[in-house]
Amino acid sequence: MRMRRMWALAAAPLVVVVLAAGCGGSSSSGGSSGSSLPKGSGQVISIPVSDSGFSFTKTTATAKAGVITLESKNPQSVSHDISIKGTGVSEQGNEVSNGGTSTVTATVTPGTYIFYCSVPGHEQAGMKGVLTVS
Ligand SMILES: [Cu+2]
Repeated sequence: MRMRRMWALAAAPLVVVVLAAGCGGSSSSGGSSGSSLPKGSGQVISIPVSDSGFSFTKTTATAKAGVITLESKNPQSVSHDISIKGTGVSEQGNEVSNGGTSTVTATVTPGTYIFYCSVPGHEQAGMKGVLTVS
């Protein structure tokens, strides 16, 4: 009985470490631009957060199919991020504030996507727009 408890306690932090390592590994590989990526990849679409209020400075954006990175500079003291969803894609960027830049990378195909802030309540408050991919 005593041994079992010891194992449970020892295993818990190990799981956390493994999960953290796996997460970091996948995000760093997704961020690098390898030569195997299709032509037209590496597009960066800038969608800054407005100076105040729950909105981005644009409500529409366009991109070509392939790997895209949305980046959003946030001048506010309120934390925001840039995220994308639609057509099988659901990726969330890092939360930033005070001039930080949030980025999110996704592989998209022609169609319509939503870019938004994933902080609870912010999308509903107006932090969203339409990304059209051709
Ligand atoms: Cu937000």
